[in-house]
Amino acid sequence: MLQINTERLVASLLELGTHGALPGGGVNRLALTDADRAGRDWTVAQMRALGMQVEIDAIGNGIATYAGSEDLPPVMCGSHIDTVRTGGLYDGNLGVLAGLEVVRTLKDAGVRPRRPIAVAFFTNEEGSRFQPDMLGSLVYVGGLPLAEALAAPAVDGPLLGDELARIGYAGSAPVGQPVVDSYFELHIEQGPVLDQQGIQIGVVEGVQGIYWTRLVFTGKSNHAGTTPMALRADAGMAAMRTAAFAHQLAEQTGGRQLATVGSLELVPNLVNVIAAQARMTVDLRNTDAAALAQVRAQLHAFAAQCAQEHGVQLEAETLADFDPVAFDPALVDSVEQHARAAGCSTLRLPSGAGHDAQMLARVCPTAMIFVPSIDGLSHNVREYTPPADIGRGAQILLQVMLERANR
Ligand code: HGY
Ligand code: MN
Ligand code: MN
Ligand code: MN
Repeated sequence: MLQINTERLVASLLELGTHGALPGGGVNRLALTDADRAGRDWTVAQMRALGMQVEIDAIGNGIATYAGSEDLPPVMCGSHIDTVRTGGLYDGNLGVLAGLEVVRTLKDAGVRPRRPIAVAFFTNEEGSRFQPDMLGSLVYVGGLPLAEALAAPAVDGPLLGDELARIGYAGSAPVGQPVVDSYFELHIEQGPVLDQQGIQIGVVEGVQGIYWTRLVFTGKSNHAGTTPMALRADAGMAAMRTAAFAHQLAEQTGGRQLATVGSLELVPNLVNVIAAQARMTVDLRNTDAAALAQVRAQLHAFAAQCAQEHGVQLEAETLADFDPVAFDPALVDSVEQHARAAGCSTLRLPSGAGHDAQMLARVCPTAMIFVPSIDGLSHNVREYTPPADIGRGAQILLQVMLERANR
């Protein structure tokens, strides 16, 4: 049985991590920034050094292909190399670099599978700078028109299409109708389940539903010391009461309901000025689509009522809206069988985080492999997965892809 080279893979993760490295550890490679360009350039150079044919498509996705003995639709793996602002070495990067390690292992052994092997990095998976998240893979599968994606504004201003051109990744390869046999994504769990239970391989059955909304409350700034409570149009209070409601709603709903207010900006954000405006985001998730829909409706109803009580305007914008996704049962079984045959402990679970795999699942049989995140940490500079776990995950990726590519 071919064996991947764990040391080589870990070394490549550390090397990619030097692009956008944060002082003291961690990585900041927000999508389409100069740091992301550096990470992309490095990754494309690795792909080319492996003799892979590299295509950059119209939304900046990078797709590298290692030819098979027959010209058939490829077995693809991949993920993303953009990170959040306080990112780690492994989120996304592992899926792309493990794919390159699979190709290195095949090449070193002179193995040419029947089907080509493709390795992809997708643009703006994180959704931190541009929304929605998984934007590049969503366009790749035809789930979002290219023109709409290129017009997406960054939270810091520029349009996505302009940033793609600025960093030299406005490719020409078409998007929207991919021809892919199957897709596998190796990813860190980014949660505490595997680490807490001492499980080595997560057999991912699907991804939970994700809903993001931006709420902008607009009131009237006024003096904190002279304005009676009844005469205020306090945007800040309306926003913060809504944030508290979101938290309470998740607790009341229970099950796997999650609610996160990750960003909340007050204007003018001064101690003695009633906020004229409050801009906040709410991230709601649940494996249960009906419960998620109900929570979403309750949140918006409360926000509207709150705006009225405070005499402020409310604008709501949907930033992401993805139903729960189930992966291909036969491929999920294959991940589980190979992991168990390799002597790994396994657990079936849904993914809490969004992934490019949930978009590829719209067009081809898809499965994911999880490896543990120590202390469940991710989107945090202290994100960590030990080399032994990285090696196990990459070895399973090699085996399930090779089996699929030769069938
Ligand atoms: O938000 C997510 O789940 C993903 O990391 N973009
Ligand atoms: Mn990720
Ligand atoms: Mn992430
Ligand atoms: Mn993700």
